Amino acid sequence: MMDNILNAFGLKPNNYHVASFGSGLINYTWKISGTIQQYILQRINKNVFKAPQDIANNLVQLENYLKQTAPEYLFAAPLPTVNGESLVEDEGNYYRLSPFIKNSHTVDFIEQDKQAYEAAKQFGKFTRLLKDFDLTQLRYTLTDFHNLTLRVEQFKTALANADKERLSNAAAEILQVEANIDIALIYEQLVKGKQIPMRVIHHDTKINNILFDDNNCGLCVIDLDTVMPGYFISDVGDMMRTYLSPANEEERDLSKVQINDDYFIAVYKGYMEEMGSALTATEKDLFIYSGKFMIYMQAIRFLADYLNGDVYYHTQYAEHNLVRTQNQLTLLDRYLQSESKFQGYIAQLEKAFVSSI
Ligand code: ADP
Ligand code: GN1
Ligand code: MG
Repeated sequence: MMDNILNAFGLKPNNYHVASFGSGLINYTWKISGTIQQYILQRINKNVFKAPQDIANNLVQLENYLKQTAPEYLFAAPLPTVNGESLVEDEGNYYRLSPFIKNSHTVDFIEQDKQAYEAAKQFGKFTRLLKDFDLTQLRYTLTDFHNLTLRVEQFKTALANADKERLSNAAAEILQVEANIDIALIYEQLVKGKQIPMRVIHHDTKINNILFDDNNCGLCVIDLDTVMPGYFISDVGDMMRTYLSPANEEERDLSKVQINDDYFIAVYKGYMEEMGSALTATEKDLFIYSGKFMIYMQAIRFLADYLNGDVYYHTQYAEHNLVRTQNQLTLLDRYLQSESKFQGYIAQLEKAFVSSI
């Protein structure tokens, strides 16, 4: 199988070493190492992405636009096959190949504010550069991906269909989700009232979707499967979810799930340096809400998957999705406790910005 795929991309299998790579929860990734060039090969998860060609089409549109409007920008686009196709099909699965960006690495959790700042800046830059891109050219690779109203409905369906044992194991978490339902109601109002604009949004800004160089400077954004029209709260929210705590969603010792205020300040600075003048006043007011939105949604998604019998996310042990849920609900609690502090930081940063101009 692997030989066919490498051949389709014009790589001679004997010249390359193939090894599993990365810690993504959806696609399957290999690093393909040759003496001169290295590549990333990915099998697109067909249970999640029903139309992989839509992803490929979006990337071609974006790549063409960025080549014209921002030729210096590093866009991690996949490579065409020898026949000029974007994907290779093998036994019902779709594969794509990208150049491995030289001297790059990813991190699974933040160890210094610079990483949070650089990552937020990279994602902010991405949306800023695509500010005038015609959204109608993009296909929805996952319809309703961050529709929190629908995620709540899916959670309720999972509750109705779950087996007794899982329901009882998750009793405390179910109550906690229900107690925070106002987060979903705010989202519903936002959408109904068309209060915020649609933009080109990455929709998966977690920290291991940024490539860093050896000095922890951001090189580019990766994992572009879910780039599609959306709201900025998805991107900033996922930064809050994955950059504020030194421990990530996989951490089982929940005492380590903490909010680092310096990381919050770094996210705000990094994102606003790029997007500050593009965001509307209403969007700016939703900066803190975005974190609640994404942390809550991720908790619901992990919990629904646990109740459904672990059908969506890759899991490594029996209670994995329940532990992830507990982790995210702990993060949500700590985030809610920090809200007024965050407001204070934003006020200070904005005051400093105004007096600097
Ligand atoms: P997933 O959807 O499974 O998270 P990603 O596209 O994020 O897949 O890729 C998984 C990992 O592979 C990334 O976290 C990163 O470490 C590595 N990776 C992906 N693309 C590249 C690239 N172009 N150059 C270097 N590393 C990459
Ligand atoms: C998945 O593909 P990956 O691992 O970057 C998921 C995200 C979740 C994330 C949680 C298509 O992202 O929405 O936030 O796991 N992607 C999809 O870690 O569902
Ligand atoms: Mg990823």
